[in-house]
Amino acid sequence: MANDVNRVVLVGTGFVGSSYAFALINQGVTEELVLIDLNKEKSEGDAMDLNHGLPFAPQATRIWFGDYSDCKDADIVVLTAGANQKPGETRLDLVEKNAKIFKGIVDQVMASGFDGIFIVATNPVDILAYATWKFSGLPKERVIGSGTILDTARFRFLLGDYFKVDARNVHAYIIGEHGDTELPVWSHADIGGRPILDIVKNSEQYHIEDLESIFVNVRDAAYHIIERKGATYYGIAMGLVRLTKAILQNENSVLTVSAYLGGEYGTKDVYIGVPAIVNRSGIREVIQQDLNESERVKFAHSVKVLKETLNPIFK
Ligand code: 6V0
Repeated sequence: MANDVNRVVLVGTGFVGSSYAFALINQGVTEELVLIDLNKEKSEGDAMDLNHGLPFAPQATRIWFGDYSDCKDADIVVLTAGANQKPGETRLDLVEKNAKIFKGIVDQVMASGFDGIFIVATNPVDILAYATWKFSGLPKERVIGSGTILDTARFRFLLGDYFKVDARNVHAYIIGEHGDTELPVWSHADIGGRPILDIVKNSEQYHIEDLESIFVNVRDAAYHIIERKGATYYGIAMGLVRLTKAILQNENSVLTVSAYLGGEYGTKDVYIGVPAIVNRSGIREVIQQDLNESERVKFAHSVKVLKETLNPIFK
């Protein structure tokens, strides 16, 4: 944070990274944006293209294609580099490939003297957030994975559509691994202060089975999109911008991110999707929801799956 203007460095200008850069300048979130990619021509081309859109943007942003020395003065380094999910591949299948790539990237970022906040989006995101924390040596509060920020947005969108209510007024969370073992927290899902389970129980119009299929659609959304267009990127890009804004504008916003647990939810030494308060210092606080028994069991299973993946790499 040595710079007097906000600087975001983006590493990985593929589908997710370039969509993030586009959304970031359209929302006028940062004064400086640096693009880095193994494929230098791609990030150089993106910087040129994005600069040409600036006359239409809400505020000026200095955008350039750079290198790791630019991380020294960065407030946030966003990691979207690495391989993505191929059809039929789970997020956990990507682990070894992307952990190696991350070692190389994080070492170079830290060698610049970087002392800001990492946002990690590359999959499997909970494992790579943990890896980034380990490789960087930064305090846990300053390494944030995108976690279930997108899953929660998908959940709110589908629930808003079902109940015909603005998705922004649906308070409902997906927690756990960003992947197959994630879970919906129905016990704390509400609209306007009214629990969703109560709304359904007291209505002929809504059905509990529909809620179950809404969750299945959320959990499997990436597979459905990848089958159709090969990758998912707009939703996560907007989620990453939301997270960037919460940090740079010191919002103290509650977002479901992948955070380090050091005893919360009865577990420790894992990064996993939970609601957390995010501000200029990163994760101010993990919010511990009072889960019911079935949610507790599912969350513990998600933790177990993540730890089994982490163990061979970090023990
Ligand atoms: P992509 O379009 O292949 O882009 C990846 C980019 O990373 C490419 O431009 C590569 O050149 C670059 N890259 C690879 N290795 C390096 C390196 N060592 N240094 C610098 N750059 C490198 O993939 P896409 O953008 O579609 O996906 C990126 C990651 O985001 C994948 O792991 C996805 O699985 C993940 N997603 C995460 C989501 C989430 O909710 N967290 C959602 C969607 C995708």
